[in-house]
Amino acid sequence: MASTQAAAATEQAPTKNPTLLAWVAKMAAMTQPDRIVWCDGSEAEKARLTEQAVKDGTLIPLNPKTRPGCYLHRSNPNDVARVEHLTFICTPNKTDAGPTNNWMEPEAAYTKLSQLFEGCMKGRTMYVVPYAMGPLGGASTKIGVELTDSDYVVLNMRIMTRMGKAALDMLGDSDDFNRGLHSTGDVNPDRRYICHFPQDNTIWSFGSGYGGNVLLGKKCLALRIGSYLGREEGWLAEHMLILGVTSPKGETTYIAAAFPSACGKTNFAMMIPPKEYAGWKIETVGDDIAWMRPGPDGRLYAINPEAGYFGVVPGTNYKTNPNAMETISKDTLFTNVALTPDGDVWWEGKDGEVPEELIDWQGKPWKKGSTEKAAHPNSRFTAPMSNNPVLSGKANDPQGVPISAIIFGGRRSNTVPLVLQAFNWTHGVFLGATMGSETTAAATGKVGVVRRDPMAMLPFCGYHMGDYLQHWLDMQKSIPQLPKIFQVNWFRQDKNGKFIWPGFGENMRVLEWIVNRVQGRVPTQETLLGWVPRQDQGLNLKGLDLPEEAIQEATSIKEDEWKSELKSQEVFFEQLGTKAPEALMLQRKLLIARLDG
Ligand code: SAT
Ligand code: MN
Repeated sequence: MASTQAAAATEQAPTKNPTLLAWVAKMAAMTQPDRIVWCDGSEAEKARLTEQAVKDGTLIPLNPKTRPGCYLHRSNPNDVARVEHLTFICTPNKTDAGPTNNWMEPEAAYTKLSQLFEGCMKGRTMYVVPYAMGPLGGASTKIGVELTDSDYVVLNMRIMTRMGKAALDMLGDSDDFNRGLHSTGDVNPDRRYICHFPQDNTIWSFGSGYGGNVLLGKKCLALRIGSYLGREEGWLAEHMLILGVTSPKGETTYIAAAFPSACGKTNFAMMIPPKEYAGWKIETVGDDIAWMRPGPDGRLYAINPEAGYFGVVPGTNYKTNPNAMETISKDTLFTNVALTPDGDVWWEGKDGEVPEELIDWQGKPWKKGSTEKAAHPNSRFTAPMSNNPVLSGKANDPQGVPISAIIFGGRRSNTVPLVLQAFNWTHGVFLGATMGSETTAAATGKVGVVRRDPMAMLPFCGYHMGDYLQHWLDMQKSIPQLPKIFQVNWFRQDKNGKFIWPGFGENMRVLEWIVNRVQGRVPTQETLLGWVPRQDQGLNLKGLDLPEEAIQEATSIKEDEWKSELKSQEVFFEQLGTKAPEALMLQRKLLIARLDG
């Protein structure tokens, strides 16, 4: 039996790469699919897979008049978000994974998962999906191959990555590729594991069909394995959007910004400036992941390894993100949104009237006024970045873009002011390291509790968090022209629990200040926490309908809040033990001294 699969894997293979062929044959011998299909990324293949997915009920075609080329997918209700408690870093030593990751010994993990994978593709098709993370041919670009028994995964990978023949051609005969194995299995949460083996450049994912658990190029390769490779090879793999902001004078500044999942990265990356900013332009390079390495001119260059967006749907509308609305108007896969009687999709926060009747994300009838959500709070769109009206011309540039500013932003209802600039790189790394954020529906678990989320990488760092922070500090030596570092918080609330800052397009005002600081154009005000906009030559608030007290509140620094914040930071640093970088401990002491002084 095993040899039949091995033969099948080799016979139709569009490659002679011996390492790849041997690995596919070995995985096929374990999982025992009925068929092996090598994906080429062609339109014909897309049409074939889509037709089949419609036939087997995986995809529901939407109204071709209102949503051409769009489909709805409903995942198993027990499988709607990343599962951090079932995600493992399988390094030989537990300390290498660190205290913030779940760990399994590699041999134990391979043995445990082999039992699940054994024969799991009987009666099914194994798709071989070669893909590139990053523009084809780029020096920063990495190749992965995902073996999966899910046509939904193939169709998503096709949007999210440069998938198929081109990736295989780029790989050639090299053995330098990520080995990803995925099976949806029986979608049983008790038999669900997302395991990473950084030292083998390998990912095994079993028992889920959802997003970041199964689109292995995304969080698994681009962030968890990527961060591990980045440390070895001297670069940074980060949970950051990348945007270009162009002033009316035609000067473009590139900025990378880290926010946790479901905190508005996609909205920020596609933002339309308010009318007071005529002549300003925001363009998207990436909305979720940045790979950054020093360039020959001493600046830090970033690429977006992805080719599509896997964005949160609820709350997206023509006010919050018109460019996303255009992006998802065609050729988009929707997961776990509601279906309207005329074959369109609906979600909480969509423009217009709430429909009287819908089919909800679980396929059940839903009536207006129901207390249940019609779309799942973590429902998603998968859309090609080429649909984005403000896609940067540099999004496909293998060199990437030079980064002038790095922003760290959490979702905090109090404590953290609207914007501040770090005193220097080390202080900036401290600001990133001490990020906290209120949890969202992007991962299973309680929503709305503050957790420490350094650089928005807590769920995505593929090695010891202390070593990761040290790597950030060490990068200073290899970047002669360091980006400036900033911290923002759009989510501060007033006494009634209402957001104070209007956010969305109005964030342009904060962005302009950041650009002006980077270009050395405006003076600033020093505070305990960092540099903030001055009252007189600070944020441009012209045309913003916000009372003076609200601005004060959004930008205020309250010492009592900072004292409890410091306690929570201490618990986090204690967790890192001796791996908590000395330079960050010193930053902490300085802050305490400033507060006590
Ligand atoms: O599910 S994903 O990990 O792809 C999206 C997210 O949580 O950021
Ligand atoms: Mn993300």
